[in-house]
Amino acid sequence: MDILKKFSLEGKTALVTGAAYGIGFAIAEGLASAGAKIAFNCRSEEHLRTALDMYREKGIDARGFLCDVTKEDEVASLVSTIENALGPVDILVNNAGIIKRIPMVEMTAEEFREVVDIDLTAAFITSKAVLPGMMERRNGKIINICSMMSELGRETVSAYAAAKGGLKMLTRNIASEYGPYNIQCNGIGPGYIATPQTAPLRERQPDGSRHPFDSFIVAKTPAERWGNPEDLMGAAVFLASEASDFVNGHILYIDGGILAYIGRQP
Ligand code: NAP
Ligand code: GCO
Repeated sequence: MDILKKFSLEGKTALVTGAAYGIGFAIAEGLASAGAKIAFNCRSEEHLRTALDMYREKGIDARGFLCDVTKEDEVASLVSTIENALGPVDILVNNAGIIKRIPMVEMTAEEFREVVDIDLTAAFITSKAVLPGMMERRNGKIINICSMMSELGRETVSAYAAAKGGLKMLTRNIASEYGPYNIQCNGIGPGYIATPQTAPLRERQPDGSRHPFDSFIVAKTPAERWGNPEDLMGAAVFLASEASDFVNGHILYIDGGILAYIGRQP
């Protein structure tokens, strides 16, 4: 048996949402290097243009589209455009996400809803758009990008934690409801990864020293470093491929050991 063949994504089409940069871009690159055709979306025209150049530089013939994942009509037309251009979506990665770091008592309900809309409801919308085709073909992979905040709380991220905790349960529910159709829905739970989303937590202080949160995270991570988006590539290929056909409803945390660690004694 050639085990590596089971990791091949040759002939598959993948839609990675919000893959203009950061984690989505690296996951798309990983899937492409395993053979998948790549489609991605984002909201900003400028991000789309830059991303298309970045994919080209990597030798990836990715198709990029403007689409806000919270809009059902835009997502429906995105999926049908991709299906006409590249074929059915075999792999969906729900990656698009935002965070608002605001103490809960100062956060408006509108701000809370916006985070939940993008980080949770959108995964329902995009999954719903690809599931009927996957059910018909009795084949499909959905990967939801969860978070440490699917398990842990901390100050200022109430909406994000609520959304990512919900995304973990949506993952398990899709696995439960559509597993009989040979559809696998799993999550990737990244630890603290160096991307634009976390840039404010790594900003140097006026005296040139590390941001206190930066030092806190390095101390809290047995690997003693932030993750890079590339650290997530292997897991994404595994969860998108035949190698994971009996893995369903699982959240694979890729966190350098954060969730296993009680923290260093003072
Ligand atoms: P990022 O650097 O801020 O990138 C977010 C991407 O999502 C961008 O391409 C953005 O493009 C797109 N996007 C945002 N809202 C969108 C919407 N409504 N519709 C379509 N596209 C949208 O974030 P990241 O750090 O790579 O994070 C990616 C995912 O991983 C998120 O779900 C995040 O919560 C999760 N995550 C991140 C970390 C971390 O430490 N960085 C850890 C765990 C989980 P536009 O602005 O052009 O729309
Ligand atoms: C924060 C961070 C996190 C990470 C990530 C952790 O402010 O705590 O932004 O929430 O982005 O999701 O896994």
